[in-house]
Amino acid sequence: MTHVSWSPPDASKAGATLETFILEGMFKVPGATGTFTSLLNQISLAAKLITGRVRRAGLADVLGWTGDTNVQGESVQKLDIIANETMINVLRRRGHCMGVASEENDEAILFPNARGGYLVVVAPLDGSSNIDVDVSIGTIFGILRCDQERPVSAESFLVPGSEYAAAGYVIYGTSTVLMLSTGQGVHGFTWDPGAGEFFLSHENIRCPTRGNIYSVNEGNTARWTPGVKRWASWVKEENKAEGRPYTHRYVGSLVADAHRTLLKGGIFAYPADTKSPGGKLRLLYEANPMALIFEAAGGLATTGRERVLDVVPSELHARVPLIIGSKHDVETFEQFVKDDV
Ligand code: AHM
Repeated sequence: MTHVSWSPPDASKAGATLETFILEGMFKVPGATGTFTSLLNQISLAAKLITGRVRRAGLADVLGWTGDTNVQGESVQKLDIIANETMINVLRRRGHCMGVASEENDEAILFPNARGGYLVVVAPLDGSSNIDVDVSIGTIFGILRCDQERPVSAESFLVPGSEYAAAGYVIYGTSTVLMLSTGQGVHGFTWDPGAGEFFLSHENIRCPTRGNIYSVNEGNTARWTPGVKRWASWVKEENKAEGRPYTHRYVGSLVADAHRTLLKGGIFAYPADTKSPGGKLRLLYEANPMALIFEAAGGLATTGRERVLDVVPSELHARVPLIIGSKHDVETFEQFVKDDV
């Protein structure tokens, strides 16, 4: 007879919903007004609404292209639009969020009557090319503080990621998981469709110091700089003592590739190349939130030349090379590319 080792779940976690967790965090901050807590709750509400649509997508005639292209020149999927409108409409309520910079909108969306002192940057539906084939997609967001007494403009969003108050992402994968950091620590919450709540499932995540998985679009090899090419050959070399070759995994949804890298360690890289000399991924709402999460979990995030969180954005939709992962693996990448021009 097989002996099954099972113990009942930790009862102290009962009731640890995302909302409770956020509220408990607020009680620890003397003088907290509840605005930030309420804003985080609105974001989690948007995540609940979007996950509902994603889970029913094939049934509700929302798969496929709209026929339009977005500000990035990419074809827009119907779910892109639904996720974007959901996020904006939810953030518009309560008056805490004074403006949103979204991947799907050319200009920042400003809420002139709001006085909450916060801005949100968001990629409402990351990994669009995977929607129709039922592969994991996600939502990425960051929260910035702003002066509640002064009018908000597009320039208000152009601050380095090190100034973000919080960041997170939602992965619509085998489960829907919301990962959140307010700077200290990273926590994950898994969606329970029966209860209609996110429950704490990954407490204080630490990204392993090194891993054995590398994640990069190998189809771009011919476009890479010499340093990136040398690194990609190095990870594939046989060297048992150094744990090589690494295993290759690439989903093509940043949330999915980053989530795996955060939990299992290793490296995700979307470096600059001849097609995208400034990098492909967007600084404000893709790179910065991921960089904040990885650093808060003990990992690193670099452009290859500098810390992602130190980059000052030139515009709302600025792009940047993004390399995130285990500390050791990201430092090794930096060594390979340091002489690239
Ligand atoms: P999207 O904004 O169209 O969803 O593009 C962003 C995605 C990321 O999720 C992913 O990491 C990357 O683009 C994949 O790009 P590629 O297909 O060039 O490998």
